[in-house]
Amino acid sequence: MKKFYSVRMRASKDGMHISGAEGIYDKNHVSDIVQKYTGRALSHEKGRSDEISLIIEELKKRPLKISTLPLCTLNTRSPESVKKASVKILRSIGITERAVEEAFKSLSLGITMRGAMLMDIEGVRLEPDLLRGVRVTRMGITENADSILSKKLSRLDLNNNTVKEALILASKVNRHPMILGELCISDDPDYTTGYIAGRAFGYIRLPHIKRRGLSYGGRAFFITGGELKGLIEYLQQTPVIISRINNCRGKVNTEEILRKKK
Ligand code: PML
Repeated sequence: MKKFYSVRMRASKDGMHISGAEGIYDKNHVSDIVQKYTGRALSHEKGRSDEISLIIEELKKRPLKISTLPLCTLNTRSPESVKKASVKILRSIGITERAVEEAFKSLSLGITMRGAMLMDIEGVRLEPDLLRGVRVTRMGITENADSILSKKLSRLDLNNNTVKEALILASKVNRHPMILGELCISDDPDYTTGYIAGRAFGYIRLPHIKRRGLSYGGRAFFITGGELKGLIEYLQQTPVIISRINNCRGKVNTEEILRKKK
């Protein structure tokens, strides 16, 4: 049987997070990837890392092959319009306005958690460690799917690691039946586009989710029913690899999304 490895990198400078990357690769590609990740950490625009941690782990289970969520960008122009649209879209799949408001509030407090919050549809926090949250790991994309994704994103001028990695993570997370949807605000002070995601409507990018210069952010997963332990095990341990790419569209408005919802 072909052996797969999860390769994960985290880099910091003076104790501050600089960059992170991860993927799933077959044995022959591991050393090239280690070189690529190390190069990325040593020449990052935020500064040269002084500590790089690498984990190279042989996977005991064959990765689950999945598709990306369809991607589009909403025509939002301010944090207020982002919140309004997010409430409308997430409410249409059963997540209460209270939960969405609570998620925006908790993600804007300025305490950036390493992992994601888990929230029920009423906005009650469920993750066992409220400070660390739940970190999603062991995900990747096949070489073929990656080159298709690059082509589709290039047409939209979005072919960069930030979008690709966020789409891969959201596609893994939202594949689980207990996950209804997700809200993400980047903690990068210069990155002001976030997203909401869900199986019913895909990955919706949200320009102007926050004002420039603010370093808060993070992820909230809205969950329903089922056993929390199994969900956390899936998010952290189950290897998932993207092998098919769904459509990637440009600007859309909220009404179009609500009309097209599965
Ligand atoms: C995108 O532009 O689609 C990505 C948005 C979220 C980025 C989260 C991050 O900072 O990694």
